[in-house]
Amino acid sequence: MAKNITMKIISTHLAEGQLVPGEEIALHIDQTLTQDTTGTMVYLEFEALGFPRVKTQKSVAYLDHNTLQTGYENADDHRFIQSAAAKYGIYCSRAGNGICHQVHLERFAVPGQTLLGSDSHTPTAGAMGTLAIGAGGMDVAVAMGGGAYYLNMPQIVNVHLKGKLPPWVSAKDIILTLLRRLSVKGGVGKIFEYSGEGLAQLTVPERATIANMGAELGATTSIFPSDEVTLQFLKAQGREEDWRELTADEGASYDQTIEIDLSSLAPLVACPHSPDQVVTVRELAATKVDQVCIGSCTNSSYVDLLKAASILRGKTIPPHVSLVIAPGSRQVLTMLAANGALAELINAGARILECACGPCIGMGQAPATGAVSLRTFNRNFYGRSGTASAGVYLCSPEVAAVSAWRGEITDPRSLEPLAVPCPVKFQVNDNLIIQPPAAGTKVELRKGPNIKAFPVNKALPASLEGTVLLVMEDNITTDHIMPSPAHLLPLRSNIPALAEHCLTPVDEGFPSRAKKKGGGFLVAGENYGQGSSREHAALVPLYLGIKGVLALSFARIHKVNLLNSGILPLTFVEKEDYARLQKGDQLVMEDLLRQILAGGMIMVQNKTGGYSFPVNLTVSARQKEILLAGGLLPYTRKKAEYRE
Ligand code: MIC
Ligand code: SF4
Repeated sequence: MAKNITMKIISTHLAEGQLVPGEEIALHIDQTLTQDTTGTMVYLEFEALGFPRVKTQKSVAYLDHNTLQTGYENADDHRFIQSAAAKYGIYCSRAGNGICHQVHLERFAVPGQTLLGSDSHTPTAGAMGTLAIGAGGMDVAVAMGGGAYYLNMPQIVNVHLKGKLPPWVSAKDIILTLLRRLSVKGGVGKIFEYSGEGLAQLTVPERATIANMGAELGATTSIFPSDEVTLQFLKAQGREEDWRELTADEGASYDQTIEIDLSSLAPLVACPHSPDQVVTVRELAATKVDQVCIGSCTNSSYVDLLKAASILRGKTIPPHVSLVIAPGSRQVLTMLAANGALAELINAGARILECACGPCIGMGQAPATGAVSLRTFNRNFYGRSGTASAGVYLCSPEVAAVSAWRGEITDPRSLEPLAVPCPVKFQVNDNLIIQPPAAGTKVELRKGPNIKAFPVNKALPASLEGTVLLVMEDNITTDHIMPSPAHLLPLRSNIPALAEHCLTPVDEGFPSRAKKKGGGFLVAGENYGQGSSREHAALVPLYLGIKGVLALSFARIHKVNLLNSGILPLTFVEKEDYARLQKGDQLVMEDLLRQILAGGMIMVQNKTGGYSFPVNLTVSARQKEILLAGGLLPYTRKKAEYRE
């Protein structure tokens, strides 16, 4: 049977299950990646699971998010992760080497392999023909220990690219087009596989921009073929031996096909506070910008920044604009320095940041009150920049650089076209990637005082009772649930301290109310938990005593993070039941275990309202066992006991 690329990789990595959309499957994982804000938890979990050493082909720990050291916490976390990497056989990419997704693409991603990462933008490596999936930390810890990764078999959507991009229109505009058409929940349960003659003009870093931001569609992942373009990139990275051809068979079928005519596209911008609020640059023309940021794992490749440098050559940014540039990797930065482009950016007035996530996750450069901040990033969720009143707009590096120069959002299409080719040779220097010592070498884990124990749930009780602590709208992000500006990121290994900030962008009083009531239930609309993979958005509610979330629908990674923490992810059967629930309602679920084992429809009694309503627990048989055990950690331990 003719197979598409996704099917090819899934069938060679299938550990369990059938390739039927919606059915649970398990995949063998070749590579894993972690970063520092999720990594501390991953390595604490790996330790708690009792694995002696990773069993993957390659696992890499990146130090890239938490690089602002205003106290000892982040440096301590880095020291802990570095020691865990050495102890467990993991490569460690040190702070300064770059953002995990950019560096992984450059130095590690292999076509045809599977990659699981504790970061939602892990699919960036799909640009290389890798089946790369973002997941919560516990799932990554289990995969590092050799366990399979479980997911529901997604639908496979073919995105057929035809025609040629006009001048000044770029990869960012392709993914913004999809976001405009499909919305931030349009990709849930789907893998986007790219094809068509339009691919030949997209280099691997450009494909990476698209695969990266596929996460904003809610997609499981995105994948490109491994073709001649991929080979050229791997050659330029000195890694041609990693190349293998991987394309869809002639006549391969898909669950859905979307066609994009590249020649019809225009420069686009996503408006505050969601990546799917897309309009043309022209519609926003002449909007004054206060800040322009070029960087992040979406758009900080060498060519992206070279484009910005050539636009800004010989210019000076206006007095009201602050321009910051964060190169995606040390490779990018050294190459910009070597060819003089860095000096051009500096001369134009750019403030050069280190090669890290930086302002993308609010690690510095919070904009001024009410500012317009134009960024080449992937997320513009409410409050994420560190300034709640600021409006963050997302665009391509070309639009960002031209707008920084002009001081207002500018459609660049009246300017002479740019010609910046992808280099045939990148400067390779892996001296900030520490290889793990040989197995058997004695290494002590080094834990600083900020590293606290994480909460582990108990087996599910026969009945649950609690108060509705909060009723929320659609598209609540993990940045709402567990905000992560610069002053909170250092607390990623300190769940009790983080708990003071849980859901505060929605309701300042939530943490104290949750504590006073001894926990309870959360109620939300569609796509609850969209955005990041941070399992803190489940572990912190667990710490606060949250027993279940009742929502109209869930984002993929967050739903699994809730399950892994033993918190019930329940969906309303009737929309009206969502509409009539009130903050303060007392809910009871009786005979819970029998109801779960009988099928998963659970009756909820609203004692305050005096009525009952049904909710669904849509989980696999294995996930039921995880819930009954109290989460993935107790479940995995229990399974290991049976084996012994
Ligand atoms: C993000 O972009 O939101 C992050 C920060 O990279 C997160 C991970 C985290 O919260 O630590 C993600 O995308 O998963
Ligand atoms: Fe870092 Fe931003 Fe990419 Fe997340 S989206 S990995 S914070 S650069």
